[in-house]
Amino acid sequence: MKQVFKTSCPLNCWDNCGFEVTVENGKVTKVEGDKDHPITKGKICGRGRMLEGKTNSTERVTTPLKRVNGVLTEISWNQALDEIAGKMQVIKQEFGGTAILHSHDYANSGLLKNLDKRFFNCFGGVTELVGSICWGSGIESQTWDFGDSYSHSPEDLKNSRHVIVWGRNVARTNMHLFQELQAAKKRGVTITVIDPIFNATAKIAHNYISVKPGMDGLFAIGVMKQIITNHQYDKHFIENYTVGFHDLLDLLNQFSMDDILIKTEVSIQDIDLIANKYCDGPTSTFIGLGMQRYANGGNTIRLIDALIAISGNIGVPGGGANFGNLQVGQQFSMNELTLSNKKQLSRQFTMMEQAEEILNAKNPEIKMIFVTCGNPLGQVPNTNKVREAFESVETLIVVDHFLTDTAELADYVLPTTTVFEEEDIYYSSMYHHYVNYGPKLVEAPGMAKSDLWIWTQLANRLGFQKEFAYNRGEFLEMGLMRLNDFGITLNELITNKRLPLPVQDTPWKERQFKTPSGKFEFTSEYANKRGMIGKPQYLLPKESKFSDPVLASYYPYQLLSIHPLRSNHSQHYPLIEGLQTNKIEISNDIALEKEIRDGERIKIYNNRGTLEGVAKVLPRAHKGTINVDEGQWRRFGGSVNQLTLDENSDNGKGSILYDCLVNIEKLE
Ligand SMILES: Nc1nc2c(c(=O)[nH]1)N[C@H]1C(S)=C(S)[C@@H](COP(=O)(O)OP(=O)(O)OC[C@H]3O[C@@H](n4cnc5c(=O)[nH]c(N)nc54)[C@H](O)[C@@H]3O)O[C@H]1N2
Ligand SMILES: Nc1nc2c(c(=O)[nH]1)N[C@H]1C(S)=C(S)[C@@H](COP(=O)(O)OP(=O)(O)OC[C@H]3O[C@@H](n4cnc5c(=O)[nH]c(N)nc54)[C@H](O)[C@@H]3O)O[C@H]1N2
Ligand code: SF4
Ligand SMILES: [Mo]
Repeated sequence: MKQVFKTSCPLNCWDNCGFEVTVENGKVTKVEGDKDHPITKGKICGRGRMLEGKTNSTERVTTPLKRVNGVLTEISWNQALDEIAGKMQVIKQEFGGTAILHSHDYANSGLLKNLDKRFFNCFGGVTELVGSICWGSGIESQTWDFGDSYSHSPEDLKNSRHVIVWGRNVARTNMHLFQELQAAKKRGVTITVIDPIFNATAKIAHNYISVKPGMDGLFAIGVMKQIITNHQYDKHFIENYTVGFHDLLDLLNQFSMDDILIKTEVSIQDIDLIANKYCDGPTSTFIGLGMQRYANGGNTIRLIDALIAISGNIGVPGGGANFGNLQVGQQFSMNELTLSNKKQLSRQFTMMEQAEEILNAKNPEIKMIFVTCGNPLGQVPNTNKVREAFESVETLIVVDHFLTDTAELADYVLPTTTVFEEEDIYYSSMYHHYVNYGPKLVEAPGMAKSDLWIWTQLANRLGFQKEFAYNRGEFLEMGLMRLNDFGITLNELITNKRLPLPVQDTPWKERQFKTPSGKFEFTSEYANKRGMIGKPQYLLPKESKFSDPVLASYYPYQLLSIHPLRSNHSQHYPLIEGLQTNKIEISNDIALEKEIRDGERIKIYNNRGTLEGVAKVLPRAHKGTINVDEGQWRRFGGSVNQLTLDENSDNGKGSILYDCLVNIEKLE
């Protein structure tokens, strides 16, 4: 029998698409877009479509595995759970719960995926990861500036006159925004892309500006100088709704335009063009995640926010500093789900520096690492160090579908369910504000069990079964509690499949910000109170010819590692043969200087690692720039993160993945 069900894409992505999934004889046979979804309107990408192949893949882990004499060997769930719970208990008694590290990321946008926190909190607390490799610097910066990170609704684009896509690879990573941009262009909206790589979004843009990687903050300073000189700034907004404008002026006065042009490698026409776009608003800015993955990444986002603010594009329809949209996730009753008050002990490592912190941990040392919804051995910076750190720990437990780089190193691998094998609701705090219902459609293969089942079984063995004595429906209702007043209940979701959350279409419309002063803060009190520099300032990236000329003489090229087109991070590589070789993309000047042609084997290297691959020349990339898409598996040539740097960004909350210098060599 063939049936079609509405559900959701669970992948960590801007779009959170509505799916229609065909099930035949207990098997998922097709994944398509749901035409009734108000935002995603029936269109989905290959990554979503391929979840069928992922679910049905014969390479899936379907039995619990334990490393015996060096080999991962099938065992029963009872043995796995008894042994893991036993080890957790012993570790807690001898060293305290913080000798266990929970390493995770956000691979699945299901609400119930947050129950991992409930589990570890009820256990009494473990060492947790804070910050985000993904977007931590930008979120923190917008928290300093606005008090939170909110975006305008996708529909608000109809009010814009201009769009600036700043460091966001929209055509590749956010396909429904790309469609909106194409439609906006037809309405006469101008589109400008600022990016060191001439990407598919740049192809549809009216204007394209190539900035030297890591130098966007200085570029924004140049644009603000021009706006101030021309008296084009929004005096009313600045006087009434901001603090610290004089500190901003002091900063702008420290730079000459000549210096800015030399360091950013843009022209004065580029600066004028952007100044004009902002002063002829409403101008909507779509800020990407790329340019905040530098040691000065937080600073970059703050300066872009400041530019958007002084030009009168905050709190107006068609404007906005669109980065994260945290108001979406804030609708759910997370505290009820995660029970953070149950935590007795806690220790925090940053996501970015987890390897270093594991290696240096004392009182207690890390005895166990529990990995869920993440593949740190490929995705966390400086993977050679991550490997060393993970190898140094007695017990590594990985819950996953596949034998990823991380799972291959594990002492226990626990096989889990995919989106189609469990009920949940899905949302993303990145773009739109619809929540999708996802029913269980098929049985999991073999012995694979949901993350929630695993937490419940372990809780039973560890003595806090009471906190897991709820079924999925009850947990979902718990998470939706605060939304009931808005008519959003589990039953309504089951009936309607998708519902809009009660968020603001035009954030900051009332000019009431969530900062300590209630105003937009050029000088952040929140930062000052935390012992950081709240005044606007300019910082350089860590690895550049300006900040470290000696390093740059050994490693002259800037290595980016952007998100792959056909895979969500590492998740689709095993399913797509064409991805199973590293492609090293180089700008034209490097190709000429090193006499490298398309298809030749080359290697890139620095003092952290080496990566081999096949050359591809990018005719219009910024000079001196190299890119290797992130996500590659060890068995197919290894992750680009062997070369990246595991440090925190300026505000302590984000990664500096793209702040990375390398050299390049032709291989025989
Ligand atoms: N296909 C696909 N889509 C995805 C994902 C995926 O893995 N694959 N992942 C999802 C996730 S988790 C995320 S976080 C988002 C990320 O979405 P995006 O932010 O769109 O993607 P990134 O790959 O992080 O890089 C964005 C852009 O930043 C540019 N960039 C790098 N450095 C600089 C700089 O210094 N200045 C400027 N102006 N630009 C710079 C890069 O050239 C790139 O075009 O995508 C989501 N969507
Ligand atoms: N060099 C470089 N590195 C990067 C980036 C970059 O741009 N450049 N981008 C960064 C960004 S933005 C992000 S968000 C991170 C992503 O980092 P990760 O989230 O670690 O990356 P994924 O490859 O998506 O790995 C997630 C793993 O979780 C598993 N998984 C999926 N669903 C479930 C589930 O329901 N339960 C469990 N237990 N497991 C599940 C998948 O099979 C997969 O193995 O990578 C970061 N790393
Ligand atoms: S990966 Fe993103 S664009 Fe693709 S189907 Fe899923 S939510 Fe949609
Ligand atoms: Mo991300």
